[in-house]
Amino acid sequence: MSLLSPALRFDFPALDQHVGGKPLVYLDNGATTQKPRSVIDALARFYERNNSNVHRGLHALSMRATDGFEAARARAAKFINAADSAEIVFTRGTTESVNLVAQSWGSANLRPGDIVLITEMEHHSNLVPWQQITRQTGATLKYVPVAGADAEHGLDLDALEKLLTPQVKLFAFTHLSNTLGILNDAARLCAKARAVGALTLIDAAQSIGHEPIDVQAIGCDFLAYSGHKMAGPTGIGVLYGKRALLDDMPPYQTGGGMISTVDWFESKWKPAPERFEAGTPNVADAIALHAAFDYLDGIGRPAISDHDHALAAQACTALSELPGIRILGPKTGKPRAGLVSFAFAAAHAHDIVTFADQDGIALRGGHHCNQPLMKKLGLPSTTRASFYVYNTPEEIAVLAASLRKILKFFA
Ligand code: 7TS
Repeated sequence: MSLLSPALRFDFPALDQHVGGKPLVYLDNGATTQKPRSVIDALARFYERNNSNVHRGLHALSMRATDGFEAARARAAKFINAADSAEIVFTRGTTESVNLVAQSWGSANLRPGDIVLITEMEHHSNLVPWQQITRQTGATLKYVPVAGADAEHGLDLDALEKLLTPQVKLFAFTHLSNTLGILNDAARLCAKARAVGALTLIDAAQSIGHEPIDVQAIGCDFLAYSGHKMAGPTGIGVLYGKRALLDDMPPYQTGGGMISTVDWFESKWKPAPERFEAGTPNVADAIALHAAFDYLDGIGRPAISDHDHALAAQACTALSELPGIRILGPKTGKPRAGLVSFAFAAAHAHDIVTFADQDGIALRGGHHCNQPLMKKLGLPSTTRASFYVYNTPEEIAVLAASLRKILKFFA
């Protein structure tokens, strides 16, 4: 596993600053990543030169904005190897993408007796929407358990076999757990679901900017992600859905832009993706997201994955020497994606994060929107370090030294 050039950090203006008098060590990439200059420039260029509404004007700026917005959609399709750019719906992010499928597909398809299957490692945004729609439709929500620490908290695949019955209409699961650092075998899970006739939805919030993703090779029906976790702007995300499914689903929101005709008491919808994009879309951020796709593919996603995995492995080794540490997910020396979550009996995660901040280190502490999982693991919270293209082994050494100092204080 090889590391990327440390010079990449110069592409990210936000990294060039001190916090508490120390150089910023940004290890909260699971929450959101920093943005390269090319993305910031694309956003500024749109507002400086091309700002206009899309799909409605015939003047030059409107045509430029529309071309830029639709080019971003085509680029989003290419980024995940979708067959058709009509399979890309722009949303606010993962949360809205999952809610769209739950409410639109769920309300049209779920009945009492049907099962929606998710896993115990889901972020709340791929859990609560399924609670809601199963309650509304009388369908049943079931969970694939997370195995114990000996099994490194992976999904219990024997339990999955038993849970996958023909009553399961949809299996929704995270590609990369934001708390455990586990990368699920998405193609394998989708094949198992397909065998019982269930549709699949992948929450790719954590994996999209870190791992190569090919929706046709994976064989999923839906895939959701956020731009801000892959070097893109906040407020823009994607729902990928197979075209036949999207065209069959009722609108999620209604209004301008998504209709073909409107009469006093009846309206007709456009096909996907416009059907799901009511109102003025987030044009500027879609165009800046295009720059993020180009930036990441310029580095190469296999190389990004190698880099993140190598840093996480180094972090596991360095942190495992700290007294009283409990590291979640794959054991030291085993494959894990680019984040490490850990807990100490001696200090609460919020204290660790606050003290680390004084050393210029940005970490995340809390339940990471995995409350039921935390309860199952018997933890109120964990501290998480999550890595991206600009992080370095030197920063892991700074983290380990800071944690050692903090633990001495709490000893
Ligand atoms: N799914 C997963 C696996 C996530 O990690 C997150 C955000 C979401 C969905 C929701 O994404 P959003 O962009 O719609 O908010 N995860 C985190 C996190 O781990 N720390 O802050 C946000």
